[in-house]
Amino acid sequence: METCAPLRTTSRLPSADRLLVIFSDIEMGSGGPTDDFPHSDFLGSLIGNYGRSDLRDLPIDLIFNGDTFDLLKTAFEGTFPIHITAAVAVAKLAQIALAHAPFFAALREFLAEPGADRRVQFIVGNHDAELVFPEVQAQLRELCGNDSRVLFPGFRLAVGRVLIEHGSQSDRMFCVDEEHPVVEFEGQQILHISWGAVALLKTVIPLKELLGFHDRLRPKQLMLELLPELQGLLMSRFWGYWSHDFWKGYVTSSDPTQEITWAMLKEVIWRFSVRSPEVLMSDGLLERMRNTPEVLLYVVGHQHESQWLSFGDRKILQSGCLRNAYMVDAKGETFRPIPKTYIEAWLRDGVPVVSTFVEFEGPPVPTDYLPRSIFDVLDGVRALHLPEGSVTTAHPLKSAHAKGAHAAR
Ligand SMILES: [Mn+2]
Repeated sequence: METCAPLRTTSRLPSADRLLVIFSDIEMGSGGPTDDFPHSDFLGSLIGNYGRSDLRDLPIDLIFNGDTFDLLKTAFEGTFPIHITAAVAVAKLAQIALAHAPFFAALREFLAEPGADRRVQFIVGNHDAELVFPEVQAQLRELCGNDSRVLFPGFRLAVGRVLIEHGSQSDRMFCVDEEHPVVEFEGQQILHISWGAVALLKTVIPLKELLGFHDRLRPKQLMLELLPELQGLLMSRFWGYWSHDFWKGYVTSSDPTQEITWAMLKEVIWRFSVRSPEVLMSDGLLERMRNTPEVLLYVVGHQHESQWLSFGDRKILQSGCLRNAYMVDAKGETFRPIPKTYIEAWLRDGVPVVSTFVEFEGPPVPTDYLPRSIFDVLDGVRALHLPEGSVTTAHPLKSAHAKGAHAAR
C-alpha cells in the first residue's frame, strides 16, 4: 500500500474571499497502540496543503471542531482522575504534544507564512473539555509558535452565516454547563465534566490498554454480539457504577462531578433498556436549522459518521472523524479502515457559497497497532470479568476463538 498523502483537496473557488477548513474528532492521544490517531505526519502534510502558494492571498481558518485531543483517555500519573485541575490538564496535553510534534510543527509553519491572513481555532469537545482552562490555551498557543492568531472561541464559532460546534452539547450524556465550565471543589478549581465523562472515566477508560482497538470497531452493536463476554464485562462495569459507586459518591459528598439530574437518570435508564452503545445526539439541530434563517451552514462532528442534511438553502454538514475506525464484517473475521472526512467551506462576504466534504483514505498504521483477530481480546476480558479465585474459563484460548467465531455465524 502506498503512503497516501491527502493531496486531493478541492481546487480554489475563484469567487471566494475566505476558506474554512474544519476537522472534527481527530482524537490524537498520548502515543503508542492506544492512540486513536497515530498520524501526525500525515495530518501535518494535509495542513501543509493549505499553505500552498495559490492560496497565499486567501484568508484561511483552520478550525479544529472539538475532540482534537483525546485528553479524556489520557492518563495522569497512571490514573484517570475525575477531578481535573489546570495542572492535570496541562500535564495531559504535554504528553499528547510529545507524541504529535509534526502536527504542531505544521501549524507553526502554516501561521508563519508572511503576510497571509490565517487563523487556527480550537473549539471545545467532550474529549478535550480541558480547552476551557486559560493555562491549556496558553500552552496550545505556545505550541503553535506563540501566535495571537491561535484562538479559542469556546463551545461554538460563528463565521459569517456559518455556525460550527462539536455536537456534544446536544448529547445529553456529554453536555456541560457552558456558564460554569470550571468549578471550585475542596479549594481547587476543577473541570466541571459531564456525567457521561465521569461514568466512562470510572468504568471503561481504565481498560483502554485492553479495549482500545475494540473501541474503534463499527458497528458497535455487532462487535458486542460477536463478543458476548465483552458485552457482559461492559454491562457489569456500567451496572456496578450506576447501581452502587455513583450513588455512594452522590450521597456522601458535595462533589460537583457527582451532580444528578432527571435528564441524566432518564438517559441512563433508556440506554440500559435499549443497550445502545452508539454516541447519540438529539434532533434539536434540525429544529434549529428550520427556525433560524440567518444560519446557512451548520457544521458538527461528535457522531463519527458523516451526514449531509438540507432544508431549502440551509444545511447541516456532520463530519466524520479523523481518528481510526474499522468496519467489522458479520463474522468478526476482518476489519477494514473506514475512510476519513473533513469539511471545506468557501465563503464570500460571510455567505457559504460552496461547502463540501473531503474524504480520504487514512495512512497505514504501525505494525503493532492492529490485533490479528477481534477475538484476541477474550483472554483479557475473561481475566477481568471473573471474580478473583473463581473457576477459570473452561475454554482454552484457541477454542475460545473458535467458539466466538461460531457464535457469530
Ligand atoms: Mn465528541
